Amino acid sequence: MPDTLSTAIAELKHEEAIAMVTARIGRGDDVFAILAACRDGMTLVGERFQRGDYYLSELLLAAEIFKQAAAALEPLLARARFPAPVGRVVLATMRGDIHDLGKNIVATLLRAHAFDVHDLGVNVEPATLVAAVEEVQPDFVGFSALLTTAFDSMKAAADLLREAGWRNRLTLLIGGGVTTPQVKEYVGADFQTVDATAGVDYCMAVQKERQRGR
Ligand code: B12
Repeated sequence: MPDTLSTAIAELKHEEAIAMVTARIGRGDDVFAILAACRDGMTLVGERFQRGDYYLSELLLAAEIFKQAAAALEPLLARARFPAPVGRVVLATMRGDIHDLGKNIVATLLRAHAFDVHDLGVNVEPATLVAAVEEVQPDFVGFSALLTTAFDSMKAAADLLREAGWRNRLTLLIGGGVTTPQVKEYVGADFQTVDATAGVDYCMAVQKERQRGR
């Protein structure tokens, strides 16, 4: 059910949406609930784009509103720090996809939970990802995807990781609006989610388990 904040984002009411975020922060609303409302707004924008009611310029404006909202929420997200097992994470949006709003949120949340995050950015070539893994030696690799066309580059990267002997030494997560359990199977990942906090919880649980086994 869209609330007023998600509706304001969907209707591209920039100032109104940011004022609502600020007011909700001021009232002490749960930061994750505010974030969820912003994401719902983006989903509505996507639906309008798909129906042909919105064009690329509207997507761009929505992205700008979301970025500003996320910037206002970031200090609160970063403060929600728990005593946590520390691990290294490499994050990327793979070749063919330039969406990064969700990835950036996951990065913020992981950092808030004391993970060392290496964010490779967007449109990342599978070979570049593998080179970064060789260098960073992460416990986790996370792919973020908003385009179905990125599934092949995620799978290519996962295959390269397996060929290089990395696959059983790290945990592979995928996330982003278009991912599903079927995509997880196709890519050969260990975990899939469309919820950044579920991804962070999963990393913490896996890392705790690893440290118990050491
Ligand atoms: C904003 C947006 C854009 C912006 C992106 C700005 C940016 N810096 O990211 C701009 C305008 C640039 C854009 C461009 C395009 N877009 Co666009 N875009 C969107 C929109 C409206 C919102 C996406 C978004 O940011 N959502 C908010 C974030 C926070 O949600 P999220 O990514 O799902 O992330 C959450 C979780 O999934 C999770 N998560 C995300 N990643 C990860 C990773 C890990 C490891 C974990 C654990 C968790 C996790 O954490 C987040 C918080 O919980 C969607 C609509 C929609 N329904 O999603 C379309 C959408 C994704 N775009 C679409 C399209 C088609 C395009 C274009 C091809 C349009 C065009 N004709 O040029 C181009 C793509 C160019 C390219 N090569 O990538 C389609 C994709 C269709 C498909 N099935 O492939 C969508 C679905 C719109 C639609 N309904 O048609 N877009």
